[in-house]
Amino acid sequence: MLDRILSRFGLTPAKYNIQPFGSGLINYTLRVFGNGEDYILQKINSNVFKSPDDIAKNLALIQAYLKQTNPGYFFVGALPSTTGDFLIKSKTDEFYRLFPFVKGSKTIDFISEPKEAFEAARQFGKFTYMLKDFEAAKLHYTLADFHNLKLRFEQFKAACQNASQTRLNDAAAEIKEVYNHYDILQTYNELMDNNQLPVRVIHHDTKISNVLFDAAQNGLCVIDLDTIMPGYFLSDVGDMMRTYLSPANEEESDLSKVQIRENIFSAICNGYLSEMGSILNETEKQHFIFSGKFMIYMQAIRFLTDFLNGDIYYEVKYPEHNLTRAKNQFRLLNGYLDAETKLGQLFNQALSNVLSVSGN
Ligand code: GN1
Ligand code: MG
Repeated sequence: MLDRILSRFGLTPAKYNIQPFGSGLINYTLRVFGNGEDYILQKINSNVFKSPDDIAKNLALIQAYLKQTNPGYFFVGALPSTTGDFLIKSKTDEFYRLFPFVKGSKTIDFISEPKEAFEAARQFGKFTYMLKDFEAAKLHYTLADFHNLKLRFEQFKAACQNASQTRLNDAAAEIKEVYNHYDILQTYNELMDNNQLPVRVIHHDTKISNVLFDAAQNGLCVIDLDTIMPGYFLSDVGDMMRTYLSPANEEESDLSKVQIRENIFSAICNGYLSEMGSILNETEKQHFIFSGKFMIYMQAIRFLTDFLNGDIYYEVKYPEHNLTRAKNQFRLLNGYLDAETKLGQLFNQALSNVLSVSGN
């Protein structure tokens, strides 16, 4: 089956080795190498992405725009098949695409020093900045309502209605936690109701493995572009807070290891603001810290909802996996809230750094 797909991209299967690659929970990713060449082959999860074609269309629009406005930017676009298509449909109706594996580049799965967080945040900020005059409305919503917290909350309530009694009992403390932090949903709703946040081109999945680095630890560009859609800065900054701050990630079951690293927080602020500082509006700046609460809370709700639904969305390796992930995210949220005053000071410092650099 993979042989047929590779042939469609003009590759002779016998010449290549194929290995699973990365740690994504949604798409299935393989590294294909040999013959002096190196590629990434990805099967799109079409249960999640209902219209893979929209992804391809979005990326083509953005690639063309950046080629004109920022020709030096390194954009990792998909490679065409022998018939010029960027998506290949298998006999079993699955969609595949092929990317070049960028020579000399590397990805990391864990942030060990502030420079890595700074570089990543700078790359995500740069991406949105470069597209600030691009008409976001031209892009398709590849995942409708992806970061719509109001809807995620409704889905959570529906899951509570339908869940088995055992799962409801097991998750009782976490269900209560959702309501303990109801104010996050209220703030989100107010922001949305008053249209206070500008719609921008947003990546929506800013985990560290979605940045390519060079050998000197400098960021090269962002990858995993499937969820690029119109959205709010909250998503990208918030997901960096969610995934960079703690030395232990969302898979960690020893919750004492879930902590907030203040130096990494400052690096995220400085990196993102170095690109976006001049265009964020007042409401965005005022909600910079809120972005972390928003994304951590939403991810806790999503994991918990999936647990209550019987694990139908995220891949699980053991029965309480999604519940453990939800507990982990609530621990992170509470740590973040405990540190809020300090984080506010660090953010203000970063903001004044950027303003002094730009001479304002
Ligand atoms: C999924 O597959 P991956 O790791 O890129 C999810 C994100 C979650 C993340 C949590 C399309 O991303 O929203 O934050 O898992 N992507 C989708 O690990 O649902
Ligand atoms: Mg992704």
